[in-house]
Parts: sequence; structure tokens; C-alpha cells
Amino acid sequence: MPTDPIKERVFRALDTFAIEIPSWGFANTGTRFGKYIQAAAATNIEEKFADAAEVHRLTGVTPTLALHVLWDLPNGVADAPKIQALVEKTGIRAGSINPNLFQEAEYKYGSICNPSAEIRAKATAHLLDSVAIGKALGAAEVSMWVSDGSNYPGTQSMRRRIGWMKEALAKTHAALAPGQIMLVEYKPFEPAFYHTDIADWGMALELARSAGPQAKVLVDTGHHYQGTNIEQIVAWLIELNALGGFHFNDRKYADDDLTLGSIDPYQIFRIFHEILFEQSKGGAFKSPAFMIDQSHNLKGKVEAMVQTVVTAQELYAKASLVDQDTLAKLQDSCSLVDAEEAFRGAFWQDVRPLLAEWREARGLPAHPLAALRESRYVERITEERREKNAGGGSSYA
Ligand code: AOS
Ligand code: ZN
Ligand code: ZN
Ligand code: ZN
Repeated sequence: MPTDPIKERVFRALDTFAIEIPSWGFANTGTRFGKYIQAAAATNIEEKFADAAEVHRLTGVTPTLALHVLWDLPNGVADAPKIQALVEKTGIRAGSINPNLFQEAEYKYGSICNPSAEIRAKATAHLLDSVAIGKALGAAEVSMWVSDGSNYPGTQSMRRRIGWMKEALAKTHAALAPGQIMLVEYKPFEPAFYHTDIADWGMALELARSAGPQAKVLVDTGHHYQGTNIEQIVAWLIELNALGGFHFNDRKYADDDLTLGSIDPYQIFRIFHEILFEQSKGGAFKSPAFMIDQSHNLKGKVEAMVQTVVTAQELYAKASLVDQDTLAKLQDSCSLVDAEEAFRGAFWQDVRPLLAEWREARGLPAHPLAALRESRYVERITEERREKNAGGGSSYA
């Protein structure tokens, strides 16, 4: 049987591709103006695991669920056995553990960067508890988004807060199990609107480095100013062995948390290209954690999650079509138009038929969204959860 090199390349890429889905993607969310209640939204952790299992059944590439400590394990590490039971029941493993340093009123002026030593200690204890949860569940990453910052110039000492942050991160790092990774996420603004304590990848990188070797940077694609060359940041982080993972989503204006690839699919393709370029060199590169961080306020949640996963696979498959050797030669000879054509030519390929073939070869539904509709899963959970959501649903479930 003649082998098809294109198909082989795409299949090889797809076989190693997995993406983590967030528990908060199944719960009721909204905007700062109000919450949009969906009858089918998950109202508790059992339902979140059930939704995750359905997405995994349909796509085969979402074996882990990111957990949010405050929302999913309100009693901290004491809730780990309950989660473990759900892992066993559904076959979905615990993914990244996300501490919550932003919701409690006490954190109004900051958590680990708060001028109050007492509040800093409380926030640090929460980070240590998150590490303990990760250990109990065998979760690979503790994923930290620190929302600390200030709204007005002169109201906080940026310098002293750097010191407090370093102290808390070092303590957290010291508690990690071997192999456990601490991810440091950055974001330029929101909820703070003058200064954010970890505002960009340079700050995140320096903080990760000062915390220790198991700390890496997390790139959320929605956390950059307009026009930022995100793939260049990714290239640098790979170069520095500091890329820990991604929070994928898309945006038009700020941290919009829209469906990956809905606004600018070429950008995700370019990011994947940097990963695949490094992989093609055949070294010891450990692929970063691919995670989804989206809030579907208007779309149906399970449907949107399946659509996201499928889109991520399509863009990854497209990026795998870039012929690295050919591209390198064209770059060396500065054949600009041909190099660009070799690059964007891969982007313009329709890989959907190949994806359907790959899925069938792996015993998965060829068309996950159609299979979701046929299963009537959404109709079923809508009926089951309607009552529970009628009163407004619990916040973030
Ligand atoms: C917030 O903007 C960050 O993207 C967080 O990573 C994320 O949305 C959050 O951790 C969910 O709480
Ligand atoms: Zn994020
Ligand atoms: Zn965000
Ligand atoms: Zn985001």
C-alpha cells in the first residue's frame, strides 16, 4: 500500500495532541454586568466531570480537567478523595490545579502582594494547599494566575510587592513534589487597571526563575496588548526552556475568552508552528501543557467546548503540514515569497477530511459536533439540570 507522507505527518501530530478543558467552562458565567444562566450548565463538580467525559468521548483528546480550588474543592485538600472518586468513575484525570487568589474580599488590595503580612500568609497557605491537592491527585501542574495589582499611581509600592511575590512563590516552589510544575501566568490588566504585579512574560519569567527550576511561564493568548507578537514570545520561552503551558482562547479587544481561532486562527497556527519547529529538531523538548481557558456565555457550553477542541486539532494539523526542511532552505536563501507561501500554504489546506479519517481510524466519531447532537446529551442535561439552574444557579458552581 503506498504511504501518503502528508497523511502520515498529520496522523503523527494528532496522535500526540491532547488539550485540557477547564471545569469552569461548564458552569454558569457572565460578564461584570450580569450572569447568563443556561439550563444545561453544570451545577456541581459531578456534572462538570460528566460534561468533560462527554467531550472526551466525542473527541478522544481531552483526558484531563483543570480544577479550580475554590469552586471545585471548597474544603481544599480535604475534598481530594471526592475528586479521586470522580476520576475513577469517569476516567477523566485531574488536570492543572488553579488556586483562587482573586475572589475573596480580603484580597481587594492583593493576595501574595498585599501589604498585610497576615493576608499574604493566608494567600500563601492557599497556594500550599493547592500544591497538596496536586500531590494527592497526581496532577502535573499548579497553575497560578495572580490578579494582584493597583488602580492608581502611588497607591502601592511596586518594588516592595515584587519582594513579597518572590517570597510566596519561593515557598510554594519549595513544597512541590518532584516533577510537579508551577505555572506562572501573566496579564497586563484587569481586574487591576493601573499596575498588575505580573503584567507580562518578562516579569513572569523572572519570577519563575527566582522561584526555582520547576516553575515555568504560562501564556494565555488573551493576555497581551493588541498587536503583540505572541509566537515570538513563545519562541523565546522555548529557547529559554521556560515555556510551561498555554491557556488558549481568542480575543478581539482584551481578555475576551472567546472560542480559540474564532477571530484569528492564523495566530494559533503560528504558535503551534513554533512548538512543532522545536519538536522537529528531535531533542528532549517536553511539549507544554495545552489548556483551554474560555468562558462561553452565549454558546451552549458542551457544544462550544467540542467546537474548540476540534478547532485546536485542525490548527495543529495545519501547522504540522509545514515542511520544516523546505522552509529552512527558503529562509536561508531569503526567498521571501516562496517561504511565506510554504508557510501560509499549510494554513490554507483543508485538513478536515484527514481529521475525520484519523478519528475513524482511532474509533472516534468522525464528526464530533454532529455526534454530540445525535447523542442528545445536551437535551438530557438540560432536563436534568433545569430546576437546579432556575434560581440563578450557584456562582461558578
Ligand atoms: C484570568 O484572566 C486568567 O486567564 C485565569 O487563568 C483564568 O481565567 C482563571 O484562572 C479561571 O479562574
Ligand atoms: Zn488564563
Ligand atoms: Zn484571562
Ligand atoms: Zn483569557
